[in-house]
Amino acid sequence: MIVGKKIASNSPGNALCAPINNSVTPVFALPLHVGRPNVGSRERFFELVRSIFDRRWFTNNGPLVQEFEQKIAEYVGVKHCVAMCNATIALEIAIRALELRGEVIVPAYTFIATAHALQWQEITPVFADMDPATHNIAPETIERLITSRTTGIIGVHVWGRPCDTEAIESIAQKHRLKVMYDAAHAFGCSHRGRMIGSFGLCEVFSFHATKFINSFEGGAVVTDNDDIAAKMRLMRNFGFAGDDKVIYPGTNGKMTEICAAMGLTSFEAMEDIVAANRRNYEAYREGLRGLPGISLKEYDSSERRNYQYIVVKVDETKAKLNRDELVAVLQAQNVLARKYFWPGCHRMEPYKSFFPDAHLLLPHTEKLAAQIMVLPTGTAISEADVMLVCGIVRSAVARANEVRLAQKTAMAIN
Ligand code: T4K
Repeated sequence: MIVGKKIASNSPGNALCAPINNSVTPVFALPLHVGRPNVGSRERFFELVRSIFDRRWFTNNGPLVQEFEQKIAEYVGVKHCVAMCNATIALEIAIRALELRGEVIVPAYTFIATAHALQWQEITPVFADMDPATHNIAPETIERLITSRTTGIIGVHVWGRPCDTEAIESIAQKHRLKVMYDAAHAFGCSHRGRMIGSFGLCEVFSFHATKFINSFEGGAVVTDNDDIAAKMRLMRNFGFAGDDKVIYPGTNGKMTEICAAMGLTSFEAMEDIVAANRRNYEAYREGLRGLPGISLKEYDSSERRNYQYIVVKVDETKAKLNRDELVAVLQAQNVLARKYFWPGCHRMEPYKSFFPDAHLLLPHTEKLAAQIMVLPTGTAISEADVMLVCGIVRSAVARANEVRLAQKTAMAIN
């Protein structure tokens, strides 16, 4: 279970010296990754793989894909699940099925795939600011971005925490816009007692290797809308409606049987994965408690959550270290903290060149994207690992001036 093989010396002093002296051995001998895949029962996976070989049915809507779709739809409580090769293609297909065009409003604070899925189809993503309390799109920033070209809104349930679906859908209704959600992070999460996946016209899950449950690569669109589901089934299979009969433009968005085998194995292990994630989250909460300028994004335990992301805000004014300095300390100790979703989609190409002034309308995204770091969790990380990671953060904050000076000196020398 434990990935980072620890070495004996993990004293705070050692953690702090690393930025000064690269020859010091890091706290973790092997890197601790954010997004290390959660693996269910290997036996179950190999059993399913053997059945694939026995059947010699490898892809094209095979029985395991159908079983996976049925399980996801039942779990979420929707009529249709259309499994795909990844969530980016699933987003693209869903966007086409909804007939979005012109401009679509999306949060700037999301993984680049949300914006690219639109741009790839020559639809302009228009970036809205985030609510700093939830990290999700701030509904009050949406209305001022609506123009005569706007056709829809894509909300993203960042870190598996639900968007303000009520506010988004009421704006959409008022302006006759279509709403769908990028729920890449949110499988297994609920909003007001209802599973995420059942909001808007459709929602898109990711089952990428780094996600809560995974199918190596994979994604799915879930919906209660029969027409949208039927269109998406055609689109993911080149538009074929039977042998030799193409009735729609389409692409190849199919999920393979081996991916579905992994998806089913992972789905069956879901409760164990949540338990490991939750245990680690509680350990981080304990380990980081009371540290000045370090705040862990809390999960609302009255709703279903997958606890997949450990999201920490670093307030430089109180911690006396900024996020980048802290990430450098962690990385020197082989804790590969990530800066998701810095610097925001609006500061990445091609959007940066298209809208060089976009940041002026995105003050919260600008500020928070520079303060957030994501720490390792999942079944590959033990509670003891978490305590060591928290120890590194604690020592760094306790000796902030020293760390800052050491990093500046190291930069000057290099
Ligand atoms: N919408 C949102 C909101 C998303 O976050 C994403 C994907 C999408 C849409 C699109 O979904 P997909 O089309 O991918 O289904 C990673 C993931 O590749 C990406 O799926 C995910 N979001 C994003 C948040 O994270 P990168 O560019 O950071 O990946 P990478 O290669 O740096 O890997 C992340 C970490 O995981 C590394 O530390 C290494 C570790 N890792 C990764 C893989 C693949 C492993 O330990 N084992 C592995 O097999 O995007």
